[in-house]
Amino acid sequence: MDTRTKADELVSINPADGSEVGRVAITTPLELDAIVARGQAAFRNSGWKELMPHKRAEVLHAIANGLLAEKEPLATLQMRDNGKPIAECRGMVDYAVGAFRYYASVCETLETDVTPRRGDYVSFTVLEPYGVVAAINPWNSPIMNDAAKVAPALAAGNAVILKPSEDAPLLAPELARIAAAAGLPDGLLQVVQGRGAEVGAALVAHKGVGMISFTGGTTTGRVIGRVAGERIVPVALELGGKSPHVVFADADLDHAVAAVAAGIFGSSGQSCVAGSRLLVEESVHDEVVARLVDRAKRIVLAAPDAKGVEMGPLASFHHRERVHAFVEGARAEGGRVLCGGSAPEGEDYGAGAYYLPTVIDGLPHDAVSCQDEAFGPVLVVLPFKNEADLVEMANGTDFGLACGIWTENFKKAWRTGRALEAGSVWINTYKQSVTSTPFGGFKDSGIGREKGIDGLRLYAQVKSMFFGLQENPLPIAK
Ligand code: TXE
Repeated sequence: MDTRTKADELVSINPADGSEVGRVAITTPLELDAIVARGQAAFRNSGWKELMPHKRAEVLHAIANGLLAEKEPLATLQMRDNGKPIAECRGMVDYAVGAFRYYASVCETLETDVTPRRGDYVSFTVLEPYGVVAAINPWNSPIMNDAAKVAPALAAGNAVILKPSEDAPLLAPELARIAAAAGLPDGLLQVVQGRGAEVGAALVAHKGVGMISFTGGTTTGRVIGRVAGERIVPVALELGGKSPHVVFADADLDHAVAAVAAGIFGSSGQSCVAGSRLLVEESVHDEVVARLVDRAKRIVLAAPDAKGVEMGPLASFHHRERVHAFVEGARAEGGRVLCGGSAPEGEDYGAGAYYLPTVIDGLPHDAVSCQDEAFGPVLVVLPFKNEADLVEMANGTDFGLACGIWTENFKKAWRTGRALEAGSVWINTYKQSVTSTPFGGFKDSGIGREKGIDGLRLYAQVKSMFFGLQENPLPIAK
């Protein structure tokens, strides 16, 4: 979706046809203060953090049920808010349901440590919440990213202030409404709305916020990381990527080509883990590229609710301009556009922010367009000679979020998977992102791990406790 900002509200525009979807009021500085204070009061006084974990889990399950009961309207709203195909939007609601259920289970089963004794005491750890967590999300996968932060943060006993992107503001209030109806105590999940540089910046700088969890671009992540460092509050950053998708000559090429196409053209490439660099072994380069270009040209680019749609529009008209500027930059660097490289023509596309699946080759791997994130359906192709050459190129960006490796040789898969600098390695598969497995980046792709059990620990601090067992008073010196 696209939003045009009026004086005090965000207007959500459906990127499939330019129509208005809804409006939300921008949070004022005074309202922000009140929201943080309310979150702090709820954290201290609602009894949530003192609730037995299995009781907190009941509320998280109720939220999951509430989301499931509204799956279709939520998926439709998400589709109109940011233009993703309806099947993907349904999948995102399912993901959100799964995240609340998973963290309900983790919440009630998570164990802490009894640590080895070194004196007359019993020592062990407990986990304490941080207080008010600021959860800041981008526009590409709202309900899914919201659940990925809110569910574990609540499970750990925190209050959450969720800030969706100004470019996709409509789902977060729905989640808060459903959570309240499910019995989450008042003030534990609140939403603020507005532009990042204003409302987002004020939220992370607010002294009532005790932890920051951010997903978005690396540039913004650096800004937030600096503020968190200054404030000495923990920060989790899930940032961008330029993930290499590696195809060795011995791969099952049918599967590999399908996965490379899905990895970059799924979600119109607007995914942090999009496999946006194809690294293909020289001996199969021509065949793989020819098959890929053929597949790209046959992708069903259509309205997000059209029958058989594979790729919808980009999330906003201004994002399409960014993506096109990226492609123009690649052309200027000497890249050959093998397919796509423009908006599609035809009356079906005129009113929407559509962009053609684009494959570019002929660039050196240090070209800007092989280093920077396009966050669109744009794949650059780089041939490699051998494993050493591959590893150097694959690791030769500032990012380190994910990678894919296609080979029938499991030893080669292991070697390469261990050598590549990435938080997630997919071998003979791609873009598997599940709530039960840790997710996060190496290098400039981020700090911290969301999802999995680590995803709950992210929102809790360790407290060490000692119970004295000594029979005599403690001596001054011993
Ligand atoms: O993201 P931002 P944008 C990448 C992608 C994209 C680029 C910019 O390359 O083209 O980032 O997208 C809030 N303090 N990704 O501008 O700026 C903002 O309001 C606090 C990768 O949408 O990172 C929004 O809620 N908050 C990515 C959120 O941060 C601030 C997904 C994300 O905005 C802020 C999306 C500030 N100073 C884009 N400035 C991924 N990793 O999945 C902004 N925000």
